[in-house]
Amino acid sequence: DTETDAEALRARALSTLTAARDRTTLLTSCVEEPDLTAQHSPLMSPLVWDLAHIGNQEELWLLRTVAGREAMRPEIDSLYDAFEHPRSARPSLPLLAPEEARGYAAEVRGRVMDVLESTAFHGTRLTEAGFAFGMIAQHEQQHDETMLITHQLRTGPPVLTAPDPEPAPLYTGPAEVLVPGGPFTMGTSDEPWALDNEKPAHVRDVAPYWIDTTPVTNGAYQAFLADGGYGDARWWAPEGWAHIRRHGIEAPLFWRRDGGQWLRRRFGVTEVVPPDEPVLHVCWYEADAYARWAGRRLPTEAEWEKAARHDPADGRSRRYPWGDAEPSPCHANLGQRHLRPAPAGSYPAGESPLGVRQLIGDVWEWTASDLLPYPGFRAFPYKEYSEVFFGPEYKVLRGGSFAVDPVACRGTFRNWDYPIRRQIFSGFRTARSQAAT
Ligand code: AVJ
Ligand code: FE
Repeated sequence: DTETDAEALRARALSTLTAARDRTTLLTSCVEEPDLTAQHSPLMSPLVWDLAHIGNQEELWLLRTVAGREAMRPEIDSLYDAFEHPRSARPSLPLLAPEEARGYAAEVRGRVMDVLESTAFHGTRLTEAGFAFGMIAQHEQQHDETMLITHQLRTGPPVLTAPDPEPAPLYTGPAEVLVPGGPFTMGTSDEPWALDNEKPAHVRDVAPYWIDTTPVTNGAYQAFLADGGYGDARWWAPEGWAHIRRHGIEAPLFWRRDGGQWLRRRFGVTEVVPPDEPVLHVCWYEADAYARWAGRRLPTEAEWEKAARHDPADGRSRRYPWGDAEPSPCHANLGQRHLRPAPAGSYPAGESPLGVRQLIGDVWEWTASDLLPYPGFRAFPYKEYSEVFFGPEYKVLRGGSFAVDPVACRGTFRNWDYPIRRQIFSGFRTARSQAAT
């Protein structure tokens, strides 16, 4: 009944907020103070900015908006407003020092614990089913992924470790499957913690198409490199070609040629690029060029979601490829359990009804689509989460990476970035339209 549902969601709010803070603590306590305030890349904020921004957003939404409390430190708000200062300018702001930032975030969290107990999980749109608490847990986890990207960009000896994924039996299934054409339900109207851009559920018709059963591997991508793919304008969108020429891009980010092989740097360790692992740290232009070289194309966002959610047996859209159950470690590589994607073809228990694997977890997958609102979209609770990004400047990524927590990952979850970005944990799979008969 509704009471029990509300109590289950309250328990989930508590455990997801706690898990997010544990991860934030891990990511900000494994380096010394200078590494928290340093600019490791102009693309990223200093780690200490993310830390205080996490606390500031939590204060803004849970203490001030939900609970109606006064601002704790109104003078710091503008420092942590993501729209006021570009990332590259943040190191020179008068930011809270690491100890102050930790103290501030902890104090906010302490007060939030009381608010969580005393807030009804119904009555307003913001508190319905604990949405605001789920939104803030997702926000913190998204910044934890951002901080993990900063760790990957940081030079110096490794500070993070995690076990490798279980060795997977070699995948011997088909390379692609046919997704039947016809309507399916895209987006959601009943996922309690879905963010505004995932809503509402609506019917989309797609023509039949073939889609890769696994993400494109380093081995396959290396064949593109070996074939001179980065030197052949035929494969590249014109802006992509201009971009890689201007910046001398010849391989995925963090790769380095060493005699006859490719090496890569991964969280402070240099290793031979593993051929069976999904390719990582490519931009949209690189994914698009590879697909064209392979005689294929990137899937549209609707094609990606249909492959991930549509059950041809009953016509329903599932929450995840494997069904409606929350992700577990046998379904997908999520939550920074590992510091790398698992070999292509891993997680048979996580495959979709049509046999598509690793749609969730491992690598964010570039799609062909621009970030646009669904029909009936309403910005909620703030325009700056998605609405201000709608348009042709951003490409959609789907499915989440090994660095995404399950609370911020579902078959409907949408991510986006500029098509030149590749410091993110991005890879892709390819598709093709069914040949007309
Ligand atoms: C949805 C990942 C593009 O990190 O810029 C964090 C998420 N929004 N704080 C981002 C977000 C506000 C956002 N992305
Ligand atoms: Fe943010």
